[in-house]
Amino acid sequence: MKGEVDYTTEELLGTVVAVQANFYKVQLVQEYGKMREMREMREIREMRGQNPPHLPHPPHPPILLCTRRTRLKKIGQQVMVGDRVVVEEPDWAGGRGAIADVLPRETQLDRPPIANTNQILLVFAVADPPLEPYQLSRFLVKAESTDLDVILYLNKSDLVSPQEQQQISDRLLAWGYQPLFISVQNQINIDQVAKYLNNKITVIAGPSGVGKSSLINALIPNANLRVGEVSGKLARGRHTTRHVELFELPGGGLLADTPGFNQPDLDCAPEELVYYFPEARKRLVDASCRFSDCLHRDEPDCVVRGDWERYQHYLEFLDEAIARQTQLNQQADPESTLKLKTKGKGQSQYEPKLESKKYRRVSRRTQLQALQDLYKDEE
Ligand SMILES: Nc1nc2c(ncn2[C@@H]2O[C@H](COP(=O)(O)OP(=O)(O)OP(=O)(O)O)[C@@H](O)[C@H]2O)c(=O)[nH]1
Ligand SMILES: [Mg+2]
Ligand SMILES: [Zn+2]
Repeated sequence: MKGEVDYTTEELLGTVVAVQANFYKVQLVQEYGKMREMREMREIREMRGQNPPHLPHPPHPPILLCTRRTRLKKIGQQVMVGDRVVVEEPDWAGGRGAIADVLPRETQLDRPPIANTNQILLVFAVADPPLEPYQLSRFLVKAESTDLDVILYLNKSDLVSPQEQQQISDRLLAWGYQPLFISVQNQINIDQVAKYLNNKITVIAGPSGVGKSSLINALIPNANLRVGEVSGKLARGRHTTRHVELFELPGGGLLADTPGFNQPDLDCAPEELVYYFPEARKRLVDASCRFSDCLHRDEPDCVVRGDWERYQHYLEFLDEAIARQTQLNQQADPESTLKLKTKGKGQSQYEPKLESKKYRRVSRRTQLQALQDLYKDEE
């Protein structure tokens, strides 16, 4: 048998790109070394004297429709979009396989369920729908409250003059951002976008109608996402995008479209809020406020309070955060905790995971919650 592939022990690594009922669409890793987990997996198996995972041979389809092994079901191991998985017993002719193992997650969102996201790409339009600074600010703060990298793209640059672009750019620079102006329609800076997404799992977010699905279609011609018209007098989009699927980028990397919505909920702790404003964060690098628990309102010797454009947003979001905290404290009786736990079906199963060792940082839980809420499809 030497030199021949033993198909009964053949194992492959891949990423779950979609979940449909009890089937998982798994995009197989095509090249050794492309994925850190692939190397780790090989080392572990070599140490145990087991066969290293194989790579599919070139004529094989890169995507297999997989079931989940009974063993995983028994131990309650969920499989979600974005998971890195070990696939056994590939049936190349039928395009089928079975998921035998799930590698540890680096991040996990429950709404929508996506694991291992690296960065969040915020898309806004410069016009149609109009760029609303307050709304942009909310999205930015929400995105900052995750520990994912935040990239800001401004689409539909074809609709405004270079002078207007410069004004927007100057303004956002003062906020601590350098947006990239793009136009899906006129193919402006789409190559740049592709470069930023290489070999990462990226989630696109932004209000409805700004061109998120259009951008994905431009980057991945065979994604074929539905693109909606900006509807009615309000120039709001129609929430065309409904489910989560990761699409493979031609240059490597995966991209998820998410439903657009118009106002994300802010739910961070009042004392954390200031760190989600880069321009305020900067002020706290070189100096500190007199009080370590300063909320930067009217406390004496505060280095944050001052003449910066979004300070008003800060104060407003702070009020919201305080009101929210007060409300949560009032609800903090054992009965309401119980109710929370038995809400929605899958959620209770994910809960222990969020508290496991993988999520070492205390703030991780808050961060994940923040990102999850970012994708809540508010009508
Ligand atoms: N002028 C102009 N229009 C664009 C551009 N990109 C997209 N559009 C149009 O904007 C509209 C909305 O695009 P979508 O891609 O559906 O927007 P979306 O962000 O996915 O919207 P939701 O799925 O509702 O969140 C469509 O009519 C697109 O043709 C662009 O660069 N310039
Ligand atoms: Mg869309
Ligand atoms: Zn202060």
